Amino acid sequence: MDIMTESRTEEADGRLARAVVSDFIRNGAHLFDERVDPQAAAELLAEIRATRRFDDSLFLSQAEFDADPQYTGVNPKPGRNLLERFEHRLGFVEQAPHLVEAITTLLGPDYRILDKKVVCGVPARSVPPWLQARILGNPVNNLGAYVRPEHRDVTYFYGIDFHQDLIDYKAREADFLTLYVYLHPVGRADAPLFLLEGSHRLGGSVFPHELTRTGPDAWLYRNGPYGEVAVRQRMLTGDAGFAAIWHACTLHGTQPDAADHERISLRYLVARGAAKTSAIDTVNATLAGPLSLTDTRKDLGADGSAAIRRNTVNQV
Ligand SMILES: O=C(O)CCC(=O)C(=O)O
Repeated sequence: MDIMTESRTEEADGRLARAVVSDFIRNGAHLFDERVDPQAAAELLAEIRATRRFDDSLFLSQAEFDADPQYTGVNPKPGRNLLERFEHRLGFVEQAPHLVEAITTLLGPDYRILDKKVVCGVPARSVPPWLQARILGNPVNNLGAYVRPEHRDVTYFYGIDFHQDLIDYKAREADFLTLYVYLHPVGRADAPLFLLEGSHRLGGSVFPHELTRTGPDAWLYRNGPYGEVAVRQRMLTGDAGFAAIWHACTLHGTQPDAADHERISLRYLVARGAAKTSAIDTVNATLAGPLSLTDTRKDLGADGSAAIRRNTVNQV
């Protein structure tokens, strides 16, 4: 049986729903065997690539940046989000039956999309030397601050250390998940996502995280009084249309893009709607730590610039 037929059968008899819940409980993530339509992914990718050059023309000059550094409000937002232009092209993700079934299982039928955007892993050759020197060793290299305002409709990364997606949601319960879709093949050099499977079990934890490498793909992760857990690192490589979902407390990160071209993906955050209970409660009931945090990070200075220079994912 090929993978696609296998997945459709799983969907039909409820096996997909069961697999998603057990994978979330055990690993804090589910990687789909079935891809979303690779042709539709390629068409969307071509349209995204046609909007700009993903080279050093994305960035402010050093003098322009230093004249008025802005570290906040530099991510896509309503009215400045490239995906708003391509809503008509997103059905291959948003209506993909296996994704809908998995998300409905976890969050209930009235789930809602909290956020969606294009994420770009910027290759080293596109990052100007002054900027490379400035950001070296930072744990979160979201380059939005250095990008020309007209290009801030996409999020650009030059790697980001292991973090939880709860990081952007102070005081919100972990009632949402991340859906991540590759629009082209992603190999080791293309800034693949690294997930720490099972790290969600310690609940919400303040960034940067306490991680000790214990083997080539193994870490010991501690969350203060909530204890520690041995976790396995999983590198998400895949073809165009590869899709994965993970819990808001699952640690993940990327290294700088080592290829000679950018890596372009779609990132959705999807939250529970009014549904009072859904399988995410079953998952959350198994966590040993908090479901929400009043403070999610302690790596930034008052202006939003990096105050800590250390990075764990780059040791991988
Ligand atoms: O795409 C990337 O390089 C990192 C994405 C990520 O981890 C995030 O947006 O939370």
